[in-house]
Amino acid sequence: MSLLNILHHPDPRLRTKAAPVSIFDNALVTLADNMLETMYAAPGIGLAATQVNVHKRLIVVDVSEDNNAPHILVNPKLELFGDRVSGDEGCLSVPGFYERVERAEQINVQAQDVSGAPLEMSAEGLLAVCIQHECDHLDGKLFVDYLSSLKRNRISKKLRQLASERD
Ligand code: K2U
Ligand code: ZN
Repeated sequence: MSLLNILHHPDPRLRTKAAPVSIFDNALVTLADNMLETMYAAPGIGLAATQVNVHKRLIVVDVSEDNNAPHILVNPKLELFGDRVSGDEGCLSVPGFYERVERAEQINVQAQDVSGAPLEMSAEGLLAVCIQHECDHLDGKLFVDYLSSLKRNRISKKLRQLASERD
């Protein structure tokens, strides 16, 4: 297993729309395992393949206390239900910033598992928020896109400054 590099906003590769997965091979299993290892090490509770510069429709999520309940969702499709709820969100690709974002309270997920078998699940609470956040990544969308342009530009400017100081 290996740790993968996480892209940081405003890297334009984070804006790529991921392609459906059609080949369910050992390479996909290895990618999912490496994404889970990278997510746990960050630490985070979700990670999309887009964030590690792999533009396939694959996300991993684990909101459990003991990091022992991973969900690997391939080609996820969401149905949104219930009220809109807002909560503070962060992102491993937008380090150091947390802002309020509205999400659907409940979701139904239709996806495939890492072997290609169909899977269906429903979620609410933090799991629902996390899955919606990760599925946004697969469409090149970041939580900063829900903010005012003033807030978004402030975050982008600060991350550009940090990146230039690093390089
Ligand atoms: O996509 C990512 O960068 C992973 C996010 C997922 C997430 C964002 C907002 C709300 C829920 C999940 C990271 O896990 S952000 C870090 C984090 C860690 C613990 C709890 C919440 C957020
Ligand atoms: Zn994120």
